[in-house]
Amino acid sequence: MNSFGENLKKYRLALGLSQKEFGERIGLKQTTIANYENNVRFPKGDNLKKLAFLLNMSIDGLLIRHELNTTTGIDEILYEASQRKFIKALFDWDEYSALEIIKQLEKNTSNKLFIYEKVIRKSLYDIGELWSLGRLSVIQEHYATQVCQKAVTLLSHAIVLSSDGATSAICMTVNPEEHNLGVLIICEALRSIHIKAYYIGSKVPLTQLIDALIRYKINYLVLSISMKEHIDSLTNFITILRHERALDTLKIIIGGRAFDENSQLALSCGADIYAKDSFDLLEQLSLLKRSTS
Ligand code: B12
Repeated sequence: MNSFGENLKKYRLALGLSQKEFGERIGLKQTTIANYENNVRFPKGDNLKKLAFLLNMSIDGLLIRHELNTTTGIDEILYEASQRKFIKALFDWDEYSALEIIKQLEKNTSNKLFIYEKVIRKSLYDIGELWSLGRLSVIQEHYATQVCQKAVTLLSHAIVLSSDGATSAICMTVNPEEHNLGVLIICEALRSIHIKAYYIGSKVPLTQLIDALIRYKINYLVLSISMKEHIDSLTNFITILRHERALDTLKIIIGGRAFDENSQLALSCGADIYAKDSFDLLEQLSLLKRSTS
């Protein structure tokens, strides 16, 4: 087996980074990286765990002597490396390894939203890019997408739907939008802050939705669209809901890739809140909570 130093060097070179650049990204000096690579110093604590995972080595193999200051930015490298491994597993039709990577990450990170945003979402965007360049078949794209969906679901067990949550939400896409993984992630993000959030996917009949919103006294309707072509449908949809007097207190939250290039457009659709991703949404909701309490 290669030594820790050799593995670290191999990994750094694979990323195309100098010792200085690699060190900067994990909050360490170039000399420290040089010392690691020469097996003069060794990491410990959380950093040891993360580096072990990053380098595909067991902690036992790394558990040796010497001190290391705490690092910043190491998570970034961890996500980047995991995302590369994850997407490779998807391209290799290796669902087992892909899901293992997610499980390992879950053990090594405190905030699951990073896994959604930096690994799963990033992989889906890369897949879309390759597909649009004709470098990925539709079959490959569909397979990779369903594994990503499993990965999202796999993580959701850790976020328990709190039965006593005072606030509730229904999360879905607006017809004819079929891209629904983004709003599934948003649903999980809401559950992580104890909002009772229900994901109902796509192609939802409007009258049944209105019934459910009223019957279950839902506080937030969370809508997503990915394609700009669907913005008019979203606006019409919101207009219809706004005419329902029984839904006067319903807050409508929107988001999705359709607004990436023009977030101003989102505000003209008639929604109460627009957010660009799960972090942005949680931040806005927390500001809102603070301002109303
Ligand atoms: C997987 C996929 C599909 C799957 C969807 C499966 C599913 N269950 O979702 C299928 C095969 C069904 C599909 C179909 C189509 N697709 Co498609 N698809 C994708 C792909 C590869 C990934 C989408 C995805 O899951 N992204 C990952 C999620 C997590 O990201 P996200 O949706 O952006 O969500 C994040 C944020 O935007 C935000 N967010 C999202 N919603 C909300 C909501 C709220 C309230 C908030 C606060 C935030 C928020 O937070 C999320 C988490 O970070 C994209 C590539 C891409 N770049 O996205 C193409 C892509 C979106 N598809 C595209 C196209 C063209 C199509 C089709 C027209 C193809 C066809 N000819 O049939 C159809 C259209 C179907 C339809 N009517 O909607 C184009 C869209 C181009 C455009 N016009 O905008 C893309 C960009 C591919 C490309 N590069 O050209 N697709």
